Amino acid sequence: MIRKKEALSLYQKLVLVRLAEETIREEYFNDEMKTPVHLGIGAYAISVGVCHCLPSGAKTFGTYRNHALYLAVTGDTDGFFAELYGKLSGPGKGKAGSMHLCAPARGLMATSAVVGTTIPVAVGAALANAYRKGSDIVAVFFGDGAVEEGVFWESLNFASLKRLPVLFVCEDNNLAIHAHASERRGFRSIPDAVRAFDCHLGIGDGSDLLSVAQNTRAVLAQMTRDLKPGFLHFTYFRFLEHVGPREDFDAGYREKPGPKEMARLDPVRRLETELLRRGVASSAMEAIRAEASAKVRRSAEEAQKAPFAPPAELTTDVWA
Ligand SMILES: Cc1ncc(C[n+]2csc(CCOP(=O)(O)OP(=O)(O)O)c2C)c(N)n1
Ligand SMILES: [Mg+2]
Repeated sequence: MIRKKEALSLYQKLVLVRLAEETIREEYFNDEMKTPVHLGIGAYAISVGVCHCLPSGAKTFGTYRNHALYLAVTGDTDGFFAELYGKLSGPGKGKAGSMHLCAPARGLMATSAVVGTTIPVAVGAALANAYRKGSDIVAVFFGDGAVEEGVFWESLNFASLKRLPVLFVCEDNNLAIHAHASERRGFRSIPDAVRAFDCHLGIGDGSDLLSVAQNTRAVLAQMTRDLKPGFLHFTYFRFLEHVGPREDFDAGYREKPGPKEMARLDPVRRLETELLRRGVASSAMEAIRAEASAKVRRSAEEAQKAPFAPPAELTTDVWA
């Protein structure tokens, strides 16, 4: 059971991500952010909930839909906006952009635009931990589309065979760009397929932050008792287009759910409803939102004014 105080701290983290992404939506067409943005409205509860439960020292890896992961790990809105505006003070000196945010000093080792690519790297990091007889774990976040990559199965197989301390986190929106799972998969469901592997499986509703955290804790505890990989499968609804700041319910590949269903699928509204039910005053939530909003605004404004990298930076940090 997650108590009120902890639930409020989770709300704080969730709202920070939402407000950061709402700011991107407001600013994007000013065309100063020269980076594609894969927004995660609908998905935040997964990164926020899982990262909240990870032990310190954990390493994380992710995908291009990584804003919530970066902010959940670091809380660093200054670096976040600096990177999105392509500025020197960003974690990738403005060269990484939205899709390759990372913060190695905080354990967020890599995120990538190439579907599935960070999965084997995360398993390699877990193998290194096991080799050094360390107790740190590695968590890797990926979409349901990555499960159709061969490397996903090789990584899950190897991690299960070697009992590696790695937590696979599948963020399942049932979509790869515009393609539904039923058009892509020759197997019945991701949890059914994963059950065939020797790992601890947790399944849940990724729109419900408190249950994401509870599920994560349960699987982490199983991994501690009986060392094997963990696999968390969370479903969620992608509110916006695959890439970019708009809704795309007019694109013809899916229907917009009704208002009641939209409220259920929105992790922020869902948590607000739960907090109200538990007797949290709406003014307390309002205060959290106001503080997060001021932080996000300040970071975005500073990033707009910040300098770009000098031309000499073009050839640094480049490996290929
Ligand atoms: C190896 C590779 N193949 C194809 C693509 C093109 N691509 C970009 S996003 C995407 C869909 C991935 O869907 P999913 O993993 O479910 O992530 P989501 O966008 O739903 O978060 C594809 C196929 C790519 N980036 N990398
Ligand atoms: Mg998907």
